[in-house]
Amino acid sequence: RAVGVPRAHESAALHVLGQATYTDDIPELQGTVHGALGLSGKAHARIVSTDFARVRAAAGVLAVYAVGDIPGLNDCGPIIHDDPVFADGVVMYVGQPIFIVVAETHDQARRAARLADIVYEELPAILTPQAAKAAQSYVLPPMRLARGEFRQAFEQAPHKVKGELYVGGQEHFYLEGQIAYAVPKEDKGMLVLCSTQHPSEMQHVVAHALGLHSHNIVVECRRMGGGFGGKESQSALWCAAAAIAAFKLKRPVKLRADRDDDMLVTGKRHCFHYDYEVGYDGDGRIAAARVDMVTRAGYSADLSGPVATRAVCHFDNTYYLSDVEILAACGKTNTQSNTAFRGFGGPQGAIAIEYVIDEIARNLGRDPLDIRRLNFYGGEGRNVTPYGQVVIDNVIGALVAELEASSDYRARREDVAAFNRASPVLRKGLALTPVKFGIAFNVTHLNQAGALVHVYVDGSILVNHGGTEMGQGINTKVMQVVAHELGVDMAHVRATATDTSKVANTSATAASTGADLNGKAAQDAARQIRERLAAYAVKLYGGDVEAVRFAADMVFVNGHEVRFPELVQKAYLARVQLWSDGYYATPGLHWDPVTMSGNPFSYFVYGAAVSEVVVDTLTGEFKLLRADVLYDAGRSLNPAIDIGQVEGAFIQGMGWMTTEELWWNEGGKLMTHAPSTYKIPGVSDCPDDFRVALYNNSNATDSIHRSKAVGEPPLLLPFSVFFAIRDAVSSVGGHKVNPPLNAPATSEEILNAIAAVEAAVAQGA
Ligand code: MTE
Ligand code: LUZ
Ligand code: MOS
Repeated sequence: RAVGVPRAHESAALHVLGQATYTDDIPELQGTVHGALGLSGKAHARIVSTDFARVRAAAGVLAVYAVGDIPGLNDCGPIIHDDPVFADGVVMYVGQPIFIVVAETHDQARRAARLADIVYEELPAILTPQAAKAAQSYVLPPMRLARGEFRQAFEQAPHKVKGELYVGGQEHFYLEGQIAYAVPKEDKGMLVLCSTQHPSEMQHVVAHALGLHSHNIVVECRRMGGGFGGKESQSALWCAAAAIAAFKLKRPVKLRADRDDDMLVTGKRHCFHYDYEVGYDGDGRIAAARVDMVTRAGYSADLSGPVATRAVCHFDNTYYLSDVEILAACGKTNTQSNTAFRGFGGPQGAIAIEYVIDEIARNLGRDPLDIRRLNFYGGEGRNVTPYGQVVIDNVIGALVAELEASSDYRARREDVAAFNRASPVLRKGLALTPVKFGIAFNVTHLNQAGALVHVYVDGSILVNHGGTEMGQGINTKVMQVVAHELGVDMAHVRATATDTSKVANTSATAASTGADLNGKAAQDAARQIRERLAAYAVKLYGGDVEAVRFAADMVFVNGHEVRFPELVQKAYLARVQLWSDGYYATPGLHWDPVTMSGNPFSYFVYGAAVSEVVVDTLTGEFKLLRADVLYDAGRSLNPAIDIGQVEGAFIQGMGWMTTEELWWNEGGKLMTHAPSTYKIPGVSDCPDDFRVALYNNSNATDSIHRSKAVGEPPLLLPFSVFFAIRDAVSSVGGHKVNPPLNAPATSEEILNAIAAVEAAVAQGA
């Protein structure tokens, strides 16, 4: 079997040898010149005048292009076309591109970009989601999902909890920054080599910006050094700007962002502010829940609509909520336009209910795990989500029970309490948090994919599909699927760069669906070739087509054994078509955006994590001591890759929850725009004891070999780190007070929470 086995990433050797080519490593063509963007210095202002004389006079400069120089449309936004390539009359955030300067070298372009003389007339700026809400400033109409009678159920509930929470955004910090290399071709053709999760979208954006058709443009991406959602829509600006310059100059133009520009220009994970009201009974069972969320969308819509929708559809997480009202608004602010980031709003929806459950448990003096379990989906009449999808594959109860036992949760709860009794300064905390995550694009039509499989006369196999490789191992999984289908070792299969001229009209590799969709499409292509080969083999050797077997590089037919390449050779001479396209569209999906109901997801994945931390109550520092994770990857296509995905997402999510703080000054300038001021987890932040396992399960839905998606959902697992920190802080007040802890739980935030707990205790709480 080529599937279901641990196999190394198809480029692992190239990665470690430094031989894997990223866009910037592609040998440059003769005549290549380099671009840099000139950025707005104001959060919101009218551009009174622009003077590029000093830019043009700078060493090596060849040209400057601004809004008036765009041959086609000044638009690089997805869905709702409200994102200009270059500012047109007004600037809407500090960092918004106003022009591109092209010079002989990268360094010359960067130096020149700073020399523009721009006169602004400043306008009032809105910087926070709360301010946007107060001003009713939204990029899209607010959304509402309701079931049952929240208000009535809340009023009747014996216990109530109300409060607010703020959860910050997150910079993608892909190791490879945004980059596009635009190469003009004959007769209005343009080849764009770039780092993107969405080659088809780049093709459309470049065609529109140049006033051309899609068939003029070819977009190619062999791999990214990480995307994490940040290259789903926001690679478009870089592609468009490079292509405009290349088109005008008739020379290849490379536009590579340095880290500060990348962080200043591009959007990030959406931060959220929540107001919540929840009613519950004496056991801790939720009777009524209401959340009012507002997010910082930034200056344009980008993907904020689907992100907010996913937040709404993940507020329930693993819990059945009978009477519920969920509100979400996308605040229009004078900041970067926030975008997709691993989880796509799902984590921001689910964290709110986890915060509430944590409070309920503390109010009742119970272990939060007991309150969580009490509210799980499952049991009579408790399996329909607030948006109307029936949960048919629920395994959360059994999965959590397994993790509770394997992590020794109950005994360690005692140990932590004993430690804290004897330790006034260092405090330990423990938490178990569960995850349920819906798989499919919540925009139904995006759930389709295509692939192309070529079997060459020598028996070697080439696969091309619409998905993009960002390190997650999609090519490895697709190669495994093709190898499995044709009964050959994976070593005989090669995957090539994603290319819009090979597979057309692809969706972004996103929503964790890449391997699901493209794996099915590649399987469809390979199966057609196998069927033709099987029919031909029966012609040669007789027997039943259904009985022909492809395995171990051999074909078994009617008592004969033929080597796969030998059969291929014969089939070629007999004029059998040895290549095929393949296509897949996920069945059973529908969604009504008006009522916010339907069947948006193909299936759910589940998982849970236990984290144990120690907090220094004098400095606010914390250390994750041990993490135990159990993740439901169905029948994993590749357990080695899936465990790697779970580990990576866990650490990335821990960074979001703890150290990664985005901070804008009063003028709206993002001051945390480099690793000197923005702290992602380092290797020493990983727990010494990290136990990641896959839950033994099979997908109830007919997914590719019954596997389940793994890309995004594990990002929610380190909620357990956040709640373990909150547990440690809570111990300072004898677990009598709910610590007001926002995310990220930086040292400063932890110290503030400790001070608040101590103050409440001093007042006799
Ligand atoms: N893993 C790596 N190494 N690099 C990435 O950029 N992106 C994540 C996840 N895992 C990412 C990653 C995101 S946001 C998504 S949606 C999925 O991979 C996309 O890939 P898949 O659908 O093929 O799993
Ligand atoms: N929906 C979704 C989307 O659930 N995930 C995505 O990444 C996405 N991208 C674009 C539009 N809808
Ligand atoms: Mo992932 S945020 O869906 O690219």
